[in-house]
Amino acid sequence: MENKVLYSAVQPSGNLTIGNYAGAIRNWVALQNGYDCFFAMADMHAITVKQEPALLRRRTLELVSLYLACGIDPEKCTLYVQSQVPQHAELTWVLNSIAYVGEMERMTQFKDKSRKHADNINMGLMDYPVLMAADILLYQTDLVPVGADQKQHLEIARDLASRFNNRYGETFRVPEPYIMKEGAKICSLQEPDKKMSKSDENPNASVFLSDDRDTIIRKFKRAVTDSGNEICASEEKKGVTNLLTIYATFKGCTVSEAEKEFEGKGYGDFKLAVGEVVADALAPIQAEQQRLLADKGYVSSVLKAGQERAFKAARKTLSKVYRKVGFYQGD
Ligand code: ATP
Ligand code: LTN
Repeated sequence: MENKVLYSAVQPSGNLTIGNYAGAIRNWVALQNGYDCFFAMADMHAITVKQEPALLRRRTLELVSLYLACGIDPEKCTLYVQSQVPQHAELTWVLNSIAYVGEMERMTQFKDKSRKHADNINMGLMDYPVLMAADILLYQTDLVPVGADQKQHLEIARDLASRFNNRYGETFRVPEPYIMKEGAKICSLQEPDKKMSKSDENPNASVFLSDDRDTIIRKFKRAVTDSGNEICASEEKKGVTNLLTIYATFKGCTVSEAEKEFEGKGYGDFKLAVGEVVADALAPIQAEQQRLLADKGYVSSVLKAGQERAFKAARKTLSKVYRKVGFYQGD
């Protein structure tokens, strides 16, 4: 029997945070054995907000190196750059014709990003979920591991797949989301009711995978905690809960085990311990990423092989789509 297909992507739009690691990359490493995996650098999504071209290109390579350093195996997974597979843009156009403006306007991320980039509310920003649906549907994906913030976009992908299948006949597999529980959402260290984001303006709010040990420990020291002095997870204690989640994620234990470990301890010791666990976990990944970044030939060979595999799979789905919608494809 054929393996099931797993698809995910990250935008090369900034330095990755421990949120991206916990909510995305870490899960991919664990899942790569049981599935045919496709992992994309979503550079076409990235340009929906302003990017510095040279930086975008560099970050794309940094991102691939990071995936590899985290343990993504290019023999098992197809690692590729989204813009190198033209079918993503082509399928987006077809799906645009069955996607409604109203449903795009309702997307939380669109509303958030419109507020944040009020001077640049472009069509791409609004069309972002349709491009994401095209990514997923091109590979006849079964499972999409993402952080909780992407759940709404996944619903759109499912809706568009079913809508297309109903209108034109069975074409796409309808994908399932895979949302990890522990560590699914890591919040900002400064405003723990917001998710940690790589584009946060406050550098102390996010811990980047590229931060050195001292920086990591300093950021955790400055993390906002709550009133009181008990170290336990609860709705009222968002700051402490977030730190416990981070600790549990990087230590490989549960939140309640972490709570027990810190029973009776003060906030100071607690924050230091969280910082140390994170710094220890990141050190070997950082060293391996640096080694890979220096080996340009290897990284580009991984991407070339990935592009070829992705292109083949995508072409197959797209030609089926073009046939179904009635596009002339030659005699
Ligand atoms: P941006 O700030 O540019 O919007 P982002 O930090 O939200 O970016 P994305 O590139 O949008 O990151 O997301 C990549 C993956 O990481 C997605 O699967 C997303 O759900 C996950 N992710 C991002 N931030 C977090 C977080 N704080 N906690 C858990 N998962 C996250
Ligand atoms: N929008 C996603 C990145 C992304 C993605 C995808 C995730 C682009 N295409 C397809 C899963 C499947 C985000 O994390 N911000």
